[in-house]
Amino acid sequence: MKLLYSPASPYAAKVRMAAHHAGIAIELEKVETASNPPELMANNPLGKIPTLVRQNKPPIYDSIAIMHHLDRLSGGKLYPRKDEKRTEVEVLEALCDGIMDSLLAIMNERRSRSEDKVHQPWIEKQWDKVGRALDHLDGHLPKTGKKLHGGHFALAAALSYIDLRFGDREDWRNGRPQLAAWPAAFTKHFPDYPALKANA
Ligand SMILES: N[C@@H](CCC(=O)N[C@@H](CS)C(=O)NCC(=O)O)C(=O)O
Repeated sequence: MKLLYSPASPYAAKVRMAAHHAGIAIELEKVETASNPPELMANNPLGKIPTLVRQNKPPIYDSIAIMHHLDRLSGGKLYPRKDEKRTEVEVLEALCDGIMDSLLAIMNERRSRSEDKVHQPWIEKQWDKVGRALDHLDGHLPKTGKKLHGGHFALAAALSYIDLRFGDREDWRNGRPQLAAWPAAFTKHFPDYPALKANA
């Protein structure tokens, strides 16, 4: 299996951490989505990463479908078995993916328009979503021990992406003491976080 990815992609970071945790070896291939690379376009009509390419089997996207595939491959190492617990983890992942979606929307707005055309109210609306989600997380962190799951990896990926892209102007730690302390607790149980988080 080969993962088309970029080191900065938070969705890909979530998948890379999860695969590592589940003990699933995946070959990595860096792609630049902006240049519509043929291999990516041939495997994912949306041209998005992460995309998991398999031998003689259809490719898998998006990151959530890849996570559930890895969970099945690993015999359930990424999501709880019990319905209610599993739903809780899936909703946590959805919330953290939603943070990534809003941050990506801000990046895309800034990248695709000249400064005078950037629609600031749209950017503010995205920051409001991110702020509310982070406030919620500060009060509703997942129990973080030996047993890690997809929600932990989504949270770790989202926080690392804020630091990577907005670290100079947005400190998500301010006023959120529980959340601020979480990466250290997570790293205790997942020491490869610094190597696998979203990075340049
Ligand atoms: N919902 C998708 C989002 C994937 C996504 O938007 N990835 C970004 C990179 S972080 C991308 O491929 N952007 C290129 C594009 O949209 O053309 C997932 O969970 O995998």
